[in-house]
Amino acid sequence: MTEATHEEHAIHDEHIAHGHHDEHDHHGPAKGFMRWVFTTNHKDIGTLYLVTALIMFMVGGAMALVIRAELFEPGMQYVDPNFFNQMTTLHALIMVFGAVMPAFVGFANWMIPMMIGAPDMALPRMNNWSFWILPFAFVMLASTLFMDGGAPAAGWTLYPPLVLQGGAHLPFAIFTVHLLGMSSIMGAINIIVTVFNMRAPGMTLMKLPLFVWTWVITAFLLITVMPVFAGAVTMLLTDKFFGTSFFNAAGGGDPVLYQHLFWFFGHPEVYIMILPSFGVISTIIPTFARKPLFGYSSMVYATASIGFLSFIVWAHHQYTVGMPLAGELYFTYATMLIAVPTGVKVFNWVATMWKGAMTFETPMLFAIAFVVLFTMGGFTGLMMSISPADLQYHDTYFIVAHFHYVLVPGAVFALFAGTYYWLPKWTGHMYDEKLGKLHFWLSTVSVNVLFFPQHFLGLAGMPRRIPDYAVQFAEFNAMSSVGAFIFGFAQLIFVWVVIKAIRGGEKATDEVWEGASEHGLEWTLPSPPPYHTWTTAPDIK
Ligand code: HEM
Ligand SMILES: [Cu+2]
Repeated sequence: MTEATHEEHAIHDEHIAHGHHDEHDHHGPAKGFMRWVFTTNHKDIGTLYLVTALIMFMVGGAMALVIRAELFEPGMQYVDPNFFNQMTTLHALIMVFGAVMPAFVGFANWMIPMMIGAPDMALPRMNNWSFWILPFAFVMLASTLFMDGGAPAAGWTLYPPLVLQGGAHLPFAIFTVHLLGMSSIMGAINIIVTVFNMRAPGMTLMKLPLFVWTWVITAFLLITVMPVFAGAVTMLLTDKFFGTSFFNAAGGGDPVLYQHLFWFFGHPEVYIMILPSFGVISTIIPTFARKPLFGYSSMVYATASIGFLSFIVWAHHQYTVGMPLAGELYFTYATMLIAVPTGVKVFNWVATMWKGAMTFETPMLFAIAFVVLFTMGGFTGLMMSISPADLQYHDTYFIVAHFHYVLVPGAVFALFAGTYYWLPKWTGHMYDEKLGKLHFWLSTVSVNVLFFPQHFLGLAGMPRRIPDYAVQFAEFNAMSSVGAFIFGFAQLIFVWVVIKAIRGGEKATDEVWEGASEHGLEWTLPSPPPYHTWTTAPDIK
């Protein structure tokens, strides 16, 4: 409290020292590159996160295409097996920690203050720091590619003993995880503090836009599980270099302990990627259905229930390790329970669209595709939650199909939907609707060509994380690879649409979408919004 008052005094004194500067030019962005290095502005930091995420999406995507090129036909074509495994590992780590998570933090930075009527995030300097850790972390991770033995190749789960048998990368990969964890925890603290303390008067918790709610719950998941992951990888480090035996059976340790620790982080982590997606979809569907969201409070409770349940289902990733019958039954039923609040959400999205005056601009197209295709990923998840059935699916391409359905036409489509939805607000220009629709249709068709056949491959027994396979799997793999390349190149359209809108185009109105100002405070601000918004709090009805 007293500290805050000191700071206010300092700011006030600075004002006086600068004399009679006009409020506006005094508070504009700094010029040049240093603006981005020192910025504490939530919009600038949001932009930094989003640009970084887009770059990492392209890097992770290029790695995916290396994988799909090798798998286009049976036999070894382009890469050696160790490099193949480095690609699968880095692809996953980069997509999860470099693309999806930072992109949602970018959305949060841009939108949460504007949505709750706050002038900025509560802890702006920490905000700068949480972003600027990331580029260093990613450069360090990428540098492992050039080390003795190459990058980590044991999968994004970094299971021992395999990960301990790699080359020089281990301490660097682990320190990368530590940095990413610090960044996430600082970001999460910032979001919680902002939402709990900076809402405009009258913005009660049960009036918060759903995107804000889903992010608050996500932030609690982050704070809870990132330290567990950091601890687990630190134990890997001490096992390798300091003679401990946490995970080494020869020394009295237990490799399965690592799996428990990893998945206590890993399962909530998948919800860290999907809850903000739910928030984006719950924001977009009402706008284009021209109706309020159906079942607002049930959406809040469903999100909170999913968040809670995500902590108590982790061992459904470990059925094949062997576990007592009671454990199998418990994890099966607990996992199945998640389908209940998820079903509530899907029901509410459909009910919102029901008899709505719908139009199908690009954000809505991606949102509808999300509802259909994410739900398919949810259904295969339900199949795998049944422990005796999972013995068949585990470590096959069925798993790969499942999590790609929830992550690509799930989380990534939500990111596309949100980007098209808010891009006119961010840039002040309408994006090219024709190209947006082309991007949508190419992506939606090709993502199914890419991932649907993987269900059949998995059911027929094709293992995941292998560079070569039996000829019986050839046709579906070829199909999948063709889908992958079309999907990959379709994303260049997206990059172009974004660049085009930044550079110019038809001027966007403040409201952008017909009736949008009834769906969120951000649409009552100019497009683009001034550098500082809500310096006086808005009236909340
Ligand atoms: C209805 C909800 C869901 C259920 C019931 C479910 C169930 C499961 C189960 C049982 C597994 C382990 C399968 C195995 O390894 O044998 C699994 C794996 C996975 N799931 Fe889900 N899941 C659901 C939603 C999600 C969501 C929303 C995401 C991400 C956005 C996700 C991402 C993943 C990932 C990444 C894996 C694979 C991890 C790995 O082994 O590398 N799942 N899921
Ligand atoms: Cu899980």
